[in-house]
Amino acid sequence: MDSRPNPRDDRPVDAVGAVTRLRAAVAAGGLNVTGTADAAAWDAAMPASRRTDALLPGARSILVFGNGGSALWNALVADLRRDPRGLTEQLHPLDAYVRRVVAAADPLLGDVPRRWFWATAEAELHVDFRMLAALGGMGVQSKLGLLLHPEWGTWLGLRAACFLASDLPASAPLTHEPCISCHAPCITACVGAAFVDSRWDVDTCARFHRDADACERTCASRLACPEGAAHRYAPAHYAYHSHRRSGRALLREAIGLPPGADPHEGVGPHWGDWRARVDVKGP
Ligand code: B12
Repeated sequence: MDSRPNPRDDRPVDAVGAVTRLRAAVAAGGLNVTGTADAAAWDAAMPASRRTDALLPGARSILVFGNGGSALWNALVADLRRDPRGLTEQLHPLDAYVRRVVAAADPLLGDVPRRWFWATAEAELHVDFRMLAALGGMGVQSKLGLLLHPEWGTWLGLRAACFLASDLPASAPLTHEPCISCHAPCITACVGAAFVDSRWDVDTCARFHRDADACERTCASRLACPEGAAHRYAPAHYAYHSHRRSGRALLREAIGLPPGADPHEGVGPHWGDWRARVDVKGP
């Protein structure tokens, strides 16, 4: 007797089961949004240096993991309350936490050849996470430049991706386009006039960040987006991503540590020099 759930399906059932268990494990750690991209679709969209031949020869599928709303933040705070060294000994506590969650779950994948990538500016090798997540059915492009999730809106962080040499059913890319019928409060809310031809322009936005501090801790455009508005990040969580210095202090307070207990100041995001640090397309 064939013990596979669907005998006509020749995918290795153990890989599908392993991925299901992996997803549950990382979701418990706060990575509550996931999708699967087809490696061939990724290759078709990428230059040679970021195709699977270069990243993981033989890759067939790509698992993408993110957080919607503040689930990851709440899990991080709970983790740091148990062991504050995740803050005091880490330059990037949220990223370090994500790596711990993934490292704990990764053995569930057994011996499937795989390679993990991270969405941070400090990653060893950068890949284009918005494109990956779009291919994995996690959202659509928005006027704001951010990937828009049907439930979480722009309150979706992309954190990790696993290229693996297993055929898994790919998530269908989404087709809804909420920006088309929207009156675009993101554009009118922008205090830096950073929309050019109705699309967010990174250089205009970055210049405004350099010359003024109105957007130092918040983005009026992102807050104005009606999609997923109920899932806006909690204030400390938002501060952490927008202005690491004050956000990090709020994180320290949230876990009950006194001022001075955290030796790190907190840096980023790197509005001014990201082009020198990050290249998702490769040479
Ligand atoms: C460098 C970087 C920055 C730089 C440059 C921003 C940028 N737009 O590229 C700076 C420091 C300015 C920045 C700021 C922010 N960032 Co940033 N950033 C990155 C990083 C590390 C690399 C991005 C990159 O290389 N861009 C350069 C090129 C590729 O961008 P581009 O020329 O604009 O091309 C893109 C668009 O044209 C668009 N596009 C064109 N066609 C299509 C088609 C489809 C289907 C899609 C989906 C996209 C798309 O996508 C192209 C490629 O993705 C990614 C993580 C990663 N590894 O992907 C996070 C990332 C893009 N940032 C993110 C966020 C949240 C922010 C901020 C909101 C943070 C903050 N609190 O201020 C701001 C605002 C950014 C914004 N409105 O887009 C999130 C986006 C999540 C989401 N829901 O989309 C990411 C994925 C990080 C994460 N951990 O989740 N960021």
